[in-house]
Amino acid sequence: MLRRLLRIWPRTRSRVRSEKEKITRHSRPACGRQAQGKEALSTQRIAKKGEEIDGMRKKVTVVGGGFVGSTTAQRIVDRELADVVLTDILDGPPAGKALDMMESGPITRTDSRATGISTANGDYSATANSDVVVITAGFPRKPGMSRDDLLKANYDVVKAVVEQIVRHSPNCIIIVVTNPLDAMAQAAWKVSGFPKSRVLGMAGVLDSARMSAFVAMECKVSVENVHSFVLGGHGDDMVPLPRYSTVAGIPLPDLLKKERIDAIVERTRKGGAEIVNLLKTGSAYYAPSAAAVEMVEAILKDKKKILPCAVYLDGEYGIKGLFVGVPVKLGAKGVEEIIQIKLTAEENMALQKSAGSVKELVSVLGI
Ligand code: 2OP
Repeated sequence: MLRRLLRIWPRTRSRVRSEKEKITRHSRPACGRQAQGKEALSTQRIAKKGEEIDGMRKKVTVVGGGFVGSTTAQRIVDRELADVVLTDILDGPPAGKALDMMESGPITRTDSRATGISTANGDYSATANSDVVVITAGFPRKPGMSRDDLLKANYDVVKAVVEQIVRHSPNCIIIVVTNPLDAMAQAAWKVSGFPKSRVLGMAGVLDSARMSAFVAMECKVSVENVHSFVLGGHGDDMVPLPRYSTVAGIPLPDLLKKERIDAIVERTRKGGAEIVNLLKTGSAYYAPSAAAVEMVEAILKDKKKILPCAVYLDGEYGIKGLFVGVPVKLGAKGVEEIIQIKLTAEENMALQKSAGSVKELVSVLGI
């Protein structure tokens, strides 16, 4: 039976593939050569060569194989959202992590493929025709270091990466996770030459998730009952909005005393530093990767999901020419709408102050 199956499989598979190719949005490297006898079944080749990604599944490249990048890749693979190419400048670790993910597939029941490549030689061809590219590459924050200290070093990294991504995936949507987040998103947009709908930064989802976690702890309720809203830049002056944050639809100011809300707001603002200080080396990665993947999913599934993301503002909220976190509708086209909510004078002042901090960084970079 098995022998018979192996005999007819190459023929059947190539017929199915040619049908798929007719309706696949992007052309991907073909895998016909592998459809030969034993070689066709070698998962090791698949993981090593980065040439097997094919067919109907979406493709996501995750740039940077550190904790944030590899956890992002793992979440995408585990949820079978797309095939993933994980890149790093190191040679070996991205391939090893990708193969490890592939080997967990039979247990987690995912057919998403993971490929890991080193881009030390500048070769990004394995990332070609990605639907979404998540950029996590960059230097991490160390204890006592602000996100802004990372500015120049990470700008060089993001610039080099984006130049390659644009060459190989001219139609992709770029999600920037590298810090300082808003300035790096602006850098990626500028370097890419992409329309503003196809470049965005991650952090509003992360900051809102942190706030929701703290609210759920405080109120002793399920996180599923909590919805939080954090706008502004991903810095210490981010703007958590208690008025728009709810527990089972009830706004926070109707539920908690002001000092409890203030404590939650403060802890949210310092959420990244709290983890950095506890970890001693490196920064958070579970929540950042979960946040990035929520955005990837909204795009790949065209969910039209409203999420706070760093996007280019062109006059919205009175801010012009700057990436700042605001609620947007995320779908297959990327940022499909910027949602403008009413802010009090105080909330607006906080948003303008936060935007001012982003502007300072952007000015230092001269972009
Ligand atoms: C964080 O807030 C590292 O910015 C990241 O955890």
